[in-house]
Amino acid sequence: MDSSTASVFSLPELRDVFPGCTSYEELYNFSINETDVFWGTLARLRLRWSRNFERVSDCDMETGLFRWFIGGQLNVSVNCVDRHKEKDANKVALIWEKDEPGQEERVTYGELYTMMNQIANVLKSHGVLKGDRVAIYMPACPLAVASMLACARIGAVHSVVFAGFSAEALASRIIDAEAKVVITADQGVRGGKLIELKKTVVTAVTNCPSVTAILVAKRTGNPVVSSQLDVDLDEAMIKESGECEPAILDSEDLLFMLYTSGSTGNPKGVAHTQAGYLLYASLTHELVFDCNEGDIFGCVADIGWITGHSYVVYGPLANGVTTLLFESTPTYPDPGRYWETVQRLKVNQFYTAPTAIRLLIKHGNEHVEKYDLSSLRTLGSVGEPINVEAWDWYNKVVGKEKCVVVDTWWQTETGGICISPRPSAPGSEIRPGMPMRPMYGISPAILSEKGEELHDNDVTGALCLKKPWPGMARTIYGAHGRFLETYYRPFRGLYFTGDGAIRHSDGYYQITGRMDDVINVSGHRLGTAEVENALGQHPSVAESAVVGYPHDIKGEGIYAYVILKDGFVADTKTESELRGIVRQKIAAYALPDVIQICTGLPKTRSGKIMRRILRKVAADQAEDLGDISTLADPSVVEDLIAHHRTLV
Ligand code: 6R9
Repeated sequence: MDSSTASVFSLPELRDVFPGCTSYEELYNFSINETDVFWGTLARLRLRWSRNFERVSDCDMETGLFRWFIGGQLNVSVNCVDRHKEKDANKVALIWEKDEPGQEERVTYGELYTMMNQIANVLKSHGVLKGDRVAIYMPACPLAVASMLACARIGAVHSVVFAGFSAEALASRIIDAEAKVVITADQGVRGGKLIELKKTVVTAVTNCPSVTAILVAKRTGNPVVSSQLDVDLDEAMIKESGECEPAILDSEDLLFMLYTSGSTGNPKGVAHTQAGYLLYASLTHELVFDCNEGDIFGCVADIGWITGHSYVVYGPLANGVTTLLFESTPTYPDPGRYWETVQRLKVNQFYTAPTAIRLLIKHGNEHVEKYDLSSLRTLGSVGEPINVEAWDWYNKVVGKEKCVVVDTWWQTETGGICISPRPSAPGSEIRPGMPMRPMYGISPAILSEKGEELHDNDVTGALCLKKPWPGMARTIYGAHGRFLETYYRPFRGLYFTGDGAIRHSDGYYQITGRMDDVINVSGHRLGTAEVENALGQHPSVAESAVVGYPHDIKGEGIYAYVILKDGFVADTKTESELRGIVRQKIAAYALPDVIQICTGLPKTRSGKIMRRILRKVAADQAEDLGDISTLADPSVVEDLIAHHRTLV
């Protein structure tokens, strides 16, 4: 059965699909009250099924068991590639915007089909079976996308690891997933610099007995370290057929896992399944960004994060549009890079993070104003709260006040955008600096500290989602108990996001930031415990505590308080070694901005670190410490303040 001809439709057409609903509000209410009719109808219309589903959903927010489109069978790669190739094999699927401007390469749906199938056959020839895990350690490039789809083709589960992670961080993710194969490139190229991808993989896999092959794509062709597990991916692909029968998968088979930081030291493999994830990514992609047939969609996130999964790869390809793969940085070769790219490629929707916007503001408007940005219709922001100044600049200087600006709130765990100004009736109000309105099917709730839902407007508290939606994560790979503890136990029967939010008097939502020990550095999630664990592995460190503090470009900076063991001295060498160990254990983005060597940490009598105090000192707000009488030794605080270091 194939109803995929109706796969792409715009907002007015949704009213034809749900004829009783004539306004956004009515459709939203319908999606909440008639959840199964809403999602079932869309799943039938938007996806190509091999076997129709029998039941739309079976979800339990108490026990954390979620199933969508039960009994249905499909293949995600067929939905993202085959059906568009059948319509027009010459349509451009990917534009690879390589590090050097003006060297873009285009890949049609027909070419992507062949690449994906060849890689799928290579994977099969290395014994990868349905359900096996494959780690992908590559920057944004066509082979990375084709590798993700190749996994989907044969029912393998991909785990894309951000290509900036260290060998140790990569190894821990490979080990946790027990990945059979790693796909990488010889080197990466970013901002004119080479990144030693292959070398990192070879170091990582020495500790990963599950890995039986490393597939290496050629990016630079420079000689790199080799290992006995190496397979030249380009050569292996040529030998394989460009046809690979798609595996028929159940809706709830795993599609991918993606590691993200939580409040404990070990990143967790958030797991998403086939049909629900794809439907949610594709619907939100179309409706939030108003992205339609013929558009060129430009999300500049790396594929190593969820934004890259949902809005570089799966959403746009499910919708059959052209998607940008951006290999470079916002400032290479100069701070006009994004806008030169938009002009040259005629990008219609542009999606980035507030940290990049703030960085570009500092470089001045002239880098934007010299380009013709008239192709742009929608400007998106994601990853962290967007401050009003950054929002205004994006709207005025980039969008010339003619674009719809969407601040989109969502998470690795939600699979796709959950709160954003669109969809809503065309022309309806958009306020700077907040994501405002829930997506269809999403019902936010604000909970008090006591765990009570605050029903009024003008309230602040913990942001929860009350109803299941198809794109929600199903588990943490290998740790369902942790999944339940983290998301479904803090407020029973609800999904707890970890974020705080305000519901304003008019009902609009604004996100205030994380409520747990996760900090948001340039839109990247980082557990403070991860940094503490890394610091703790330096021989000089007795104890450390890491907090975030306001940083005008990164959103949050990383402030590390470190107590040294007796006999070690606080000098610049120790400091640089401490930074080195964080780079070695995690990644460059996790490097502390400030390291304050101290003699004690503020602890309660039961030994719990009062992070609230550390945050205040780091933020230079020591005058406002609140009650410190429960501290075991209040004099510690004076020492911290006296030695507080402000960043230049
Ligand atoms: C998509 C993504 C999720 C965390 C989330 C929140 C923060 C994301 C935001 C936002 C305010 C927005 N966040 N979008 N905060 N406004 N528009 O970023 O996923 O990497 O899992 O991070 O990012 O704190 O909980 P992920």
